[in-house]
Amino acid sequence: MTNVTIDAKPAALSCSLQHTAAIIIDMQRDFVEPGGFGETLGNDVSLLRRAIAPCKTLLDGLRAKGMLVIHTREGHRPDLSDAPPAKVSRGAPSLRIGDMGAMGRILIRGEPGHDIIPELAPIAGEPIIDKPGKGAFYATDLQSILINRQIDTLLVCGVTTEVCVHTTVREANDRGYRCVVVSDCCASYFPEFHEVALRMVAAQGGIFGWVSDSARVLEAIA
Ligand code: TIU
Repeated sequence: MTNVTIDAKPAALSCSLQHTAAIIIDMQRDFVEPGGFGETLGNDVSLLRRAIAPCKTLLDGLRAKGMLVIHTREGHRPDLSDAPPAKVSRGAPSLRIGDMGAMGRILIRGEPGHDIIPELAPIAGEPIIDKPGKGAFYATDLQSILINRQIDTLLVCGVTTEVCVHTTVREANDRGYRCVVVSDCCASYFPEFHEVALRMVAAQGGIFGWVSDSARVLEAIA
């Protein structure tokens, strides 16, 4: 058992590498590249790309240590049978979920836009969780995988900080997992939301988690 201590807010956190996994939330072309779901919602997707290089560096370090890395993708069945009408019909996007866009049908499993970006592509043995919601636990087998691998601590990365990262951290916290949000490995279309979302996690003594960054995590596991 290798125990390490990660420098984090609101306090340092001790964890075992064998019982810690990274979860990389929704680093998909649909959110990070032009022509996908994020852009149809009116967002500047370039704001999310700042998380790519830190995620890649962190992944390299975690993989070198043999740590578990889990990837998620937000998306729906081609027939939209798992897409709530309230989600599909919401707002006034330029294209709706299921419509044909520049990277195939928006937010649909199997389409090019649904793929994880090549820079952060999963490697053999890394689970991919296809999730219909914002949280990675809702309607997925993530918790079974974590239980079977005896994971108690999650290093949470990905996009967007205040939407799918936050929802997943809240779900994980309620299920008893300790979550460390890796700040520079997350990003938002709204930089101010990113900052406040991180503060919300660590406030009140770490009301639903910890916040650290990739350099501190890599230093801890070195
Ligand atoms: N729109 C937005 O900020 N996020 C999402 O719709 N999904 C995720 O955060 N992955």
